[in-house]
Amino acid sequence: RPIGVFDSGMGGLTVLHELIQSLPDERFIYLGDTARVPYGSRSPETIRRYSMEVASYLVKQQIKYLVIACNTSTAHAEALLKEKMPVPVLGVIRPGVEALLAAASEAGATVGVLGTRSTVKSGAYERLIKERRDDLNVVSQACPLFVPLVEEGWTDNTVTEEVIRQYMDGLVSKGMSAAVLGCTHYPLLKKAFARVYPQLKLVDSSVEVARTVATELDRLQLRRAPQANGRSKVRILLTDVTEHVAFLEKLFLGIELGIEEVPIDELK
Ligand code: DGN
Repeated sequence: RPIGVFDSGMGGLTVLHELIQSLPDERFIYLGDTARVPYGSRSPETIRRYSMEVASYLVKQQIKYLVIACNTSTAHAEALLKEKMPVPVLGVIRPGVEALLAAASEAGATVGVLGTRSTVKSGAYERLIKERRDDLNVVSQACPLFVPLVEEGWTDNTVTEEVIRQYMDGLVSKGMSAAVLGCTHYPLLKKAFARVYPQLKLVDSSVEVARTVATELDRLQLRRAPQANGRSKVRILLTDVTEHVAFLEKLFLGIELGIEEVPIDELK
């Protein structure tokens, strides 16, 4: 049975990319709700309803494990999906926090949380960080302009660097030494960040998510036996296929695989 992975759109392909690298024998089915993206500016109730619909569709495809590859959906719907879905569920926030804590080992450090408006407003990252380490000082910043910049392919230019400065200068002047990239799109800005703030440690939760899924599959004895050709089989489903999706697939996943469309009515 495959591992189900979902996101509000195509940014979750950064998580799928890491999963494919770490678990080459597994099968994956990815569902991006491109007809209703972005979730990041919607209300918590709507995000929960959309997430339930997408997760239920994947469960009908006989998945054995579900990864919520979207920070916004994890922030608002992880607890609900864990309760309602008949398969184990992992959101991206907890693994991201683990990696952030490892990067900010010194006591009293100031750590940052960067995400969509909705993720930051939920306080999900702060709560978990504080639960684990109450000596850390947490600062958060919603960075809504990063998503359209990345989707335009402007990952590496001076306009993007200036936007990074506008969002980050305040946090860096408060002494932030490490930050979690709490949105699927932000790992693509790592190079631009490094040019503006060479000392800042950035945590990419997708790497940590892949590591956690591997450990969990072993613990639950759900790992697929090694395959002769050692290559994972991947299906990518989207609720709306436009001309731009091939560009985004290349950008986030690094390769172009076939894309299938699922009419949104099939999710309801
Ligand atoms: N995938 C979303 C997230 O990680 O928060 C970002 C895209 C969006 O909904 N704006």
